[in-house]
Amino acid sequence: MANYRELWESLGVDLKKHDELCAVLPEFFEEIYLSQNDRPENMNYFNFVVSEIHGYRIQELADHKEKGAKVVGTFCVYVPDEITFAGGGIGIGLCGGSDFWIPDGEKVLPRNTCPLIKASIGAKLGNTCPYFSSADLLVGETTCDGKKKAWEILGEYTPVHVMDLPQMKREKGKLHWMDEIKIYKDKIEELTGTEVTKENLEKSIKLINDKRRALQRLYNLRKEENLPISGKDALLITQIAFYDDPERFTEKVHALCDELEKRAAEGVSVFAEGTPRILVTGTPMAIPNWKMHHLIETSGGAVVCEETCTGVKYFQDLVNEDNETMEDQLRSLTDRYLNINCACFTPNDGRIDDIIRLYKEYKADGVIYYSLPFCSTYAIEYKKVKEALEKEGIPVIMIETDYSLQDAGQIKTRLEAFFEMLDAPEK
Ligand code: BJ8
Repeated sequence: MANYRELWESLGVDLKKHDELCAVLPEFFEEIYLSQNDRPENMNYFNFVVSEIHGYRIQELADHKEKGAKVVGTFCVYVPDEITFAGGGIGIGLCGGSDFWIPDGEKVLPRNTCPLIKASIGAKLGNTCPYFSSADLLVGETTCDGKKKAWEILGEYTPVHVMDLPQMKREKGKLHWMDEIKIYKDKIEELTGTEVTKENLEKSIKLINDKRRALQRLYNLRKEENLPISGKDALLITQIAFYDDPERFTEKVHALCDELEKRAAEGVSVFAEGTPRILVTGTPMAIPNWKMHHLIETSGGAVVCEETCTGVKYFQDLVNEDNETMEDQLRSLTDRYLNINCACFTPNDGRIDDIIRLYKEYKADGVIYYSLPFCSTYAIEYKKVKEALEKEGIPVIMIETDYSLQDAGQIKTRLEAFFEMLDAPEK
């Protein structure tokens, strides 16, 4: 990585602590990613993004900021990036996926809090993530209780705007969410000094839809009988989608898909024939949380799809691009975003339908229900999901685990037993 110390210092990053973080990532990435066999050549761009994880993009953001742009950090896929970009802001997803940030999070949060929340708060409070330091505004949302209360603490250290997400998808919830999107628009305009117009919103809807289309194309290739890309690599790409430049990202994903299509036509597979195909569902996996996928793919399985926010929830629905007025655009945004099926909603039967549909579309052999500890919404929802899947004859196991590797051996044993139990795929 080039030398970015001056840049990090100017952002107020704690250099000494940050060095500790930077020292472990390359080895970790090498072991999990670079050691894979037969990776597509076009993964090189995404390898580069990781090798420069706190460098290249941070420099880009600093350059944009120098020209007057504002950086907006988010933690949830319900926050509409289209509004951020239309107002001349740059949206970046900030959820923390590393154990490294947990101790700093635990200084202000109870230990029995979800690791995603602890790591996100810890990354900000410990000044060890230059993305947090680059953000002019953080946007929280009223999803789970842990997040809701964490924003109050985060707000003591940095400007935070909270979007009030309804918890039921009724008509009045929809109207409320549209109102929240309008308030968010006003907030962005106030921050950037740029008016969100029908024209710039039209452009940003297209920009973000294009990114979604690229990811849809990538995921469609994972439906192939011969898998041209590993689940780990696909996960990495989706994680990078949250903070990379959207236009460049879209172009790079399409370049990769061109290569994958060729591989598919030639019957190239990165897994041996008969490897059980796994659908992962549950809580999001923020970068660099690659634990579950790595364990699955080194225990004899292949991940073919993620029904998570770092998977299809992020891109499966597009925003309608055919709008006559700005009011129509805002309604289209409302409809698209409220179609996401997070466990913080009640009821949330749409998620069960999605899991069953995806299981069939991706020709999966089994489902792994992944949950971070202390995420009660996802943990409780397991009962309904399990019952519905069993009714369909779909094998499922739940694995609850945090970011540490202490339980890796135990999880591997459970996974191996699960894969053994799955019938050899004959589809
Ligand atoms: S739309 S899943 S990104 S809220 S922080 S709910 S893991 S206890 S992240 Fe989420 Fe938006 Fe829903 Fe997706 Fe559980 Fe942890 Fe809460 Fe979490």
